[in-house]
Amino acid sequence: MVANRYEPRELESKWRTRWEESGLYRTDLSQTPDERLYVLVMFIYPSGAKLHVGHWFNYTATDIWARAQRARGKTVFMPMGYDAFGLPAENYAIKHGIHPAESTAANIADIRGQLAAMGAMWDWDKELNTSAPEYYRWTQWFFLKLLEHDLAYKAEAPVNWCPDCKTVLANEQVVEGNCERCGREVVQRRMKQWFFRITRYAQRLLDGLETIDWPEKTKIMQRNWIGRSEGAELQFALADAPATRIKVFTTRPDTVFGATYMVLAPEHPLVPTLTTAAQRAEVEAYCLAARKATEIERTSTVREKTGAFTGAWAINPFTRQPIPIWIADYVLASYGEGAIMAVPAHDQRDWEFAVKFGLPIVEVVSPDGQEHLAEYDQAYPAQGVLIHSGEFDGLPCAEAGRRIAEQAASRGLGGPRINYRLRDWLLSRQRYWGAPIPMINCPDCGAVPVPEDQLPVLLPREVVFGQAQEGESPLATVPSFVETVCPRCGGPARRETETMDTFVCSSWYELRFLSPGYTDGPFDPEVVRRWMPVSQYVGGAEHAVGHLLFSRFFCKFLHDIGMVPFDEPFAKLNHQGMIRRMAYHCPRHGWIAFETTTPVEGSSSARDCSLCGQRTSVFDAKVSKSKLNSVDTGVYLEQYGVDTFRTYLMFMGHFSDGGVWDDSGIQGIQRFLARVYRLAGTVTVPFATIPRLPEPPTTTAEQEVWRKVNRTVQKVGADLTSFDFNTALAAMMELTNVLVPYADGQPDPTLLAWAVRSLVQLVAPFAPHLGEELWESLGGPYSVVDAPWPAFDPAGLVEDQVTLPVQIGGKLKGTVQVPRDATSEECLAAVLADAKLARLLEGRTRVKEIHVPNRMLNLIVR
Ligand code: ANZ
Ligand code: ZN
Repeated sequence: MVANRYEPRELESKWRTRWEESGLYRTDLSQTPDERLYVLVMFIYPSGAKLHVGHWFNYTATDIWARAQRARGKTVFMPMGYDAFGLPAENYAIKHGIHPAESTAANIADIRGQLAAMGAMWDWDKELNTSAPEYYRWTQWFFLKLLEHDLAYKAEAPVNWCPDCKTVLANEQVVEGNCERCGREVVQRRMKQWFFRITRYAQRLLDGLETIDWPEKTKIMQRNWIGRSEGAELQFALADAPATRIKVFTTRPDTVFGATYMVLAPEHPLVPTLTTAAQRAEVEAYCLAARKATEIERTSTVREKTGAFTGAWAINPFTRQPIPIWIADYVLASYGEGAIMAVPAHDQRDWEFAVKFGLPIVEVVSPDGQEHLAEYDQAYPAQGVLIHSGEFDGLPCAEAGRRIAEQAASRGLGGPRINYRLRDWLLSRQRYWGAPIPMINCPDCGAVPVPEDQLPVLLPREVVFGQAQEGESPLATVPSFVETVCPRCGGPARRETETMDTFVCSSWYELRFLSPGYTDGPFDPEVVRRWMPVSQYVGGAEHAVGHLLFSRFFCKFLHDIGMVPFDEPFAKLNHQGMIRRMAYHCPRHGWIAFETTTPVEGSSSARDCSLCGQRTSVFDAKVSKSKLNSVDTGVYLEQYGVDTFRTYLMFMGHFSDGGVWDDSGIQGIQRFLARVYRLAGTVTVPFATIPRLPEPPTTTAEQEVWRKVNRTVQKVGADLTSFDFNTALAAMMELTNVLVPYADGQPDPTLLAWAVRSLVQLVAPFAPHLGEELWESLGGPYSVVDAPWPAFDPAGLVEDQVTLPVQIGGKLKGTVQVPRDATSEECLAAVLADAKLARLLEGRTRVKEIHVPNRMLNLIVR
C-alpha cells in the first residue's frame, strides 16, 4: 500500500540511493546482447552556473526514450561526461585568479551532483573528462595520426583576431565585425595556424548523409556548408607573360565569351608581381583597406563594390581578346582559385562593378537568341541560349558549358571541376586551457611530432596569464614547458605552445565512453566494434556544422586507417527545441522578471511593472539572462520534485519544437502525478493475479476502461519511440480521467489493477522515481525499468463510438454519437434524442430509412 499523499522529495532520494547501490544503470559492455542500444546525449560543458532548463529538457527526453527501450527488452548503454577544456575557465582564471584546473574540478563536482539528481539512467562508471591527461593523451594521439596521414598541417592564413581576448576567433564568434565576447573590433591577421584537412573528405561527408537517420534540416545545413559546386577551372594567360596563368573557378563556363575583365582577391599571390609600377600605390592601399573587412561584409550583396586596377592584362582564352585585371574584395582568397572571370552581363556582382568602373558588358546568354542588353538595368543570370559566342552560338547553356569545359581541358587550359565551399578546419588556439598540440620545433629538423610513447604532452600546472606576446599562447611564457630536446636530433628545441580547439576533444568522445579507462589505445576496439555506432544521439541543432561535421570526419578517418568498421558515428539524431518563456519589458525599467510584475485585472496575459505601475510589453522569448525570463530550476525542483519537473518539461510542447514555460502548467502536472499516485492506492488484488492482458469484458463500463487502456498503451508506446512525449502524456492524462471515476465507483478489481499497473509502467519513464515507488506498492519486482512493457489487445483499439452523419431527405443535417455497429433502431433513437435533429423531424412523416452501418443514416420524409 502507498502512503496517503504524494510526497515526492523523500520518495525520490530513496529511489536514487537504491538505484545507485544496486548498480541498476551500469551496463556490462563485455557482453553482446542481441538488442543493444547506445544512447548518447551531447555531454556537458562544466560551467560554474546551475544546470540550465535546456539541459534538463534534452537530458530528460533522452532518458525517457532510453527507459522505454530498456523496458522493451533492449540492453541500453547511456553515459555522461564533461567537455572540460575551453576559454570560459581560462577567462575566469584571469579575472579571479583561480586556476582553470581548480575551477573546472569544482564545477564538475557540482554538476555531477546536479546530474545525478535527474534520476537518469547514466552509467557513472563510464564518466569521462576531456581535460584529464588520460583523455587528452589520445586527443594528441589522433593529432599525430592525422599528421601521419597528411591530414594535419600548419599554414599561414587570414584569421579573425581579437586584440582584447588575445586569440583567434571562429567566423561564428564575430558579430558585425566585433568580438562576440568583449565587443572589441576584430582585426584580420595573417597567422600561422594548424588545420585539419577536412576538405579532403568533402564528397564522403556529403555521400554519408544519405545513409543516416538525421533531421532533414540538419542534413541540408551540412550540404550547404560543404557547398558542392559543379563547374570548370579556366586558365587565363597574362598578356605580356603568357607562361603565367591565372586560374579561375566558374560555375558558368558557358559565359566565358562574356568575360570582359578579371578580378583577383587582394590576397591573391600574383597581385604583387603583376601590378604595374604606375598602379602599385593604389593597389597596395586597397589591399591594406581590404584586410579590415570580414568575409561576411565582403560577400554582402548590398555593399557598394570597390576595387583597383592592377595595370595588367590577361587574354580571354576563348575570345582571345585582352581583358583588364582588377582586384576587389568581393572576391575571396579562400574560395575556388581566389580569382574570377567577370561576366557583368550575367552576374549581378560583376554588373555592379562594371557599371561603377566603366568596364565593358557583353551579352552572351539570351532567353530567345535575340539581343536584350539594351533593355536591362541589371544582370541576366538565368539560363538560355548562347549568343556572341562563336562556334557555341545557339547552344543551350548546359550543353555549351560542358563543351567549353571539355575544350578547355583539351587545350590544357583547365577543364570540368567540382568545388566545395568547405574550408579546412582551423584547430589551433592561442590559449592555455586545452590539449597542447604535440609538436616540437627544432632549429635543425623543423617541426617534429612528439613520439607516441612520450604522450601525453602534459599541460603544465604553473602558468601566469597576461605575460605572453600578442598572438602567443600563455604556454609560451612557461620555460619548463617550452624548452625541450628534439626527438630526432637530440638538440635543444622548443615545444609548440598552441592548444587544440575543444571541438577536437569532442570529435571522438563517443568512442572513449565505451572504455574510458583503456590504456592501450584511444578505445577498446572490440567493445567499439560491438557497440558503435551510437544508436540514438540527441543534442542541439546549433552544432549542425561544427561538432556534427567534425565527428563525422574523425569517424571516416578512423575507418580509413582501419580502426573502426563503420564510417558514421551517429546512426540516428534528434535535436531538442528551444525553451521559451514570457518576457516583460517596462517602458521605464527595461526587462523585468515575472516576479516584478502584477496581473492586470480582466486580462489573462497583460501585466504591469510592480516598480512603476506602467503596463509592460509581453514577448514570447527564448529563456535568457538578459531578458530576465530564465527558469530557476532549483526553485521548481525544490517545490515540485524531480519527477514533476521532468514530466512538465515533456508536456510543454513537442520535443523538437521546445515550448513555453508556464508556472500554472507545472502545477497541472503535479496534480496529474498525484492522481496516478492515488489510483495506485485503489488496487486491491495481489500483483501475481493481475493478468498480462485480460479478456475483453462484457459490461459497457468495463469495456470502456478496457478499450481506453489498450489504446493508451498502444499510443504511448508509439509516441515514445518517435520522441512525441507531449502527446504520450496527453493520452495518459485522458486515461487517468477515465480511471479515477471508475475506481471511485464499483470497479472490477482485476481490471482496475491491470489498468493501473499499465498506467504506472507508462508513467515510469517520465517520472522514474514515482514509477518505481508505485510499482513496488503494487507488488512488482524491482525494477520497473526491466518489467516487460505493457501489452495491448488489438481488438481493444477499435473505436467504441462512431460519429454517424445524419441526412434528412438526402441533405446532411447533423451527426449523432452511436456505439459501433449500432442497429438502425438504436441510431434512430439517438437522432430523436438530439434536440436539433428532432426539431427538423417535427410534423413530418418518415417514409424510409437508409442506414449504412457506421457510415450514415438517411431519413426520407414527407
Ligand atoms: C563566371 C560567372 C558567370 C559566375 C555568371 C557566375 C555567374 P558558387 O555557386 O558559390 O560556387 N566565384 C568563384 N570564385 C570566387 C571567389 N573566390 N570569390 C567570389 N566569387 C567567386 O559560385 C561560383 C561562382 O562564384 C563562380 O562562377 C564565380 O563567378 C564566383 F553568369 O564565374 B562565376
Ligand atoms: Zn632536431
